[in-house]
Amino acid sequence: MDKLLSTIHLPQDLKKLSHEQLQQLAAEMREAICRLACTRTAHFASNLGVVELTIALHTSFDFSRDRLVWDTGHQVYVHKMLTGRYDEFPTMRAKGGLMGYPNPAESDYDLFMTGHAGCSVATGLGLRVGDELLEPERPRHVVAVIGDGAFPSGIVYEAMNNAGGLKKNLIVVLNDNKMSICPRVGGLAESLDRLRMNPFYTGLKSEVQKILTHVPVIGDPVERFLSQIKDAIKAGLLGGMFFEDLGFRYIGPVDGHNIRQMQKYLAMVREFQGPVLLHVVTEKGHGFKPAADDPTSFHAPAPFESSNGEVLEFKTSGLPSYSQVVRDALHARMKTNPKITAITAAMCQGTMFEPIRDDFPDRFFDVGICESHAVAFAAGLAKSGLRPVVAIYSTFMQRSYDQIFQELALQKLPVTLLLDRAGLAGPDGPTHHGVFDLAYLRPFPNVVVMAPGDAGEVVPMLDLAIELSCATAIRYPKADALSIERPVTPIELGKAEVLRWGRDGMIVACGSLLSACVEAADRLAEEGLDIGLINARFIKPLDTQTILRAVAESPFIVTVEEGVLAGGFGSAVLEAACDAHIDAGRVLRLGIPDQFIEHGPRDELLADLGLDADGIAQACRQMAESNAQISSQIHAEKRHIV
Ligand SMILES: Cc1ncc(C[n+]2csc(CCOP(=O)(O)OP(=O)(O)O)c2C)c(N)n1
Repeated sequence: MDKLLSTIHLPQDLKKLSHEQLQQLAAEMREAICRLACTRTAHFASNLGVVELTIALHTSFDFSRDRLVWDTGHQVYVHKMLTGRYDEFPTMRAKGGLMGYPNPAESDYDLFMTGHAGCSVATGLGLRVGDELLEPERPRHVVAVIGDGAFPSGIVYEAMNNAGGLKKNLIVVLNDNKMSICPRVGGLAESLDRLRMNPFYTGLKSEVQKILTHVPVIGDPVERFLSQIKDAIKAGLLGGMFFEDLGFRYIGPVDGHNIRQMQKYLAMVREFQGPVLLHVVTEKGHGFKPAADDPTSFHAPAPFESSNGEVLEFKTSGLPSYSQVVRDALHARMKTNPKITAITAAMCQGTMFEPIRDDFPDRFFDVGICESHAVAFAAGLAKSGLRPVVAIYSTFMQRSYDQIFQELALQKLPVTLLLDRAGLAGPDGPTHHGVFDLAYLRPFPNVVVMAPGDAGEVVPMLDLAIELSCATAIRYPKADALSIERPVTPIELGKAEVLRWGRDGMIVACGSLLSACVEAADRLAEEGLDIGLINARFIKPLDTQTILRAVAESPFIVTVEEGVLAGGFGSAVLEAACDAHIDAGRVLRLGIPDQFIEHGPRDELLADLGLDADGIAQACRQMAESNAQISSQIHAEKRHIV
């Protein structure tokens, strides 16, 4: 099962293996990835696709000294296995186990903790320049590996343009599997398709055969290759001019499942002067047929049962998620309102927008991993009179910060932002937790921010957002959408919902944790503590009338949010109390402290942070106890004075 794999403790160990053994190792690693994916959600198809590429990289460079930067970082499982982490591999993405992305705390072979796409070329260039300045006499090779899905990110071109100008030695390996999570989109995708048709790769054209047979087999391989390229350009066979215009030498396409061929090409590009782009063609899901046939579903599938290379069953909760409820609401509104357009940034599958894509092909736009463009594009649509709805995960919306400021808020344009995965994103960890959005959206004028407390609030919030004449953000968690039974009160701009007033204290819940707050209040009621509950609904504008009444009149207030405390919902309550000259000394804020939160199941992470029903109830008990102590102290002092 892992005969060879268990002998690999560091990449140097690969040197002992023959080519056949490397192929055997590739098979063993694929098995390990399959075993993992059967137990928990993991980036499956992407990792199956880069097995040979990763082996070729680690056998062609010495990354204990050379630099390897993985773009996005979801495809590093093989790299982790080869860099001393095979024994821990079964812990991948489990709490306390290996992170599903590069993590410098785990290994020196991981240079940056990443999870957001598009930065590898920029950081690779920075490394190259930094290394050269600090140790000019001992240059290191720098390799950035980037997928064709991440490749259209704007920052890649900023970096390529810079690298082309600086003429630094930088190797960019473009891993082209024709897929982002869904099939890749856009003009660049078409250009890559044309390059893949290059006869050098397909081996179809007789001219290529002729050129190849004329290349002498003796002599320096780089010179041989260059003469090959020159002849090919003359014969009009090479594409890649776009990259050449940016100052990169384009080489490829190369078969990314052929270790030997890749080693040969990597050895060549290693010797080049100046930036070079090596176009490697792989198959996403390679080696496991169901994943190769349907790489979208197997990008990060729910754990599945498998036998003989077949998938028997996926293990899912079966309950509708917030993403699904939001999608259904939008889908229904798009049927009746032809002005609504839907935009996603390469996350059609994650946001569950496939039915919208299929039913409204002319009003649905997947712009690729280009979140800042998505928001600016939506601003243009809104200016022209449409009602765009942009669905982007909270964490990735960070990429659009300036467009939210300039293109939306400053222009007061009616664009709805759907912030999916707002809160703790679970096993993806710190790169993906969507915990900053309240803090980053609150400062902007002309932006309304709301958070449904349960499934029933999604439709009226979306309706309100589409009606409003300014930008609106709706944040919702990566969680099942529960329904909390209570009399329905309509959603009104800037109005909170009071579920009940409490004699002993009040909880003010912000969105996703409302059900945990209900449970906490119910438990406390059984213990004889009468704790009220407000569902804030709006973070901006805040219902100061209701919430400040609670602050002023209640023995204590506990605010609860699945977001950072710094600048978040609780901060908004404190600011409002301060502005109204109300003593906020009895306000306790529960939320994410000033630290990055590790990966793990969302409910466990919430419990660790005291953000489950237990933790919220305990916080209320403590507030009530300290209240009781203070009042008995005051009582005692009064007696003393008398
Ligand atoms: C800024 C940003 N937006 C969206 C994502 C979500 N995402 C993770 S992997 C991925 C697809 C990446 O495609 P590609 O780079 O081609 O890698 P592949 O999985 O196909 O190997 C996307 C959209 C992300 N990680 N970062």
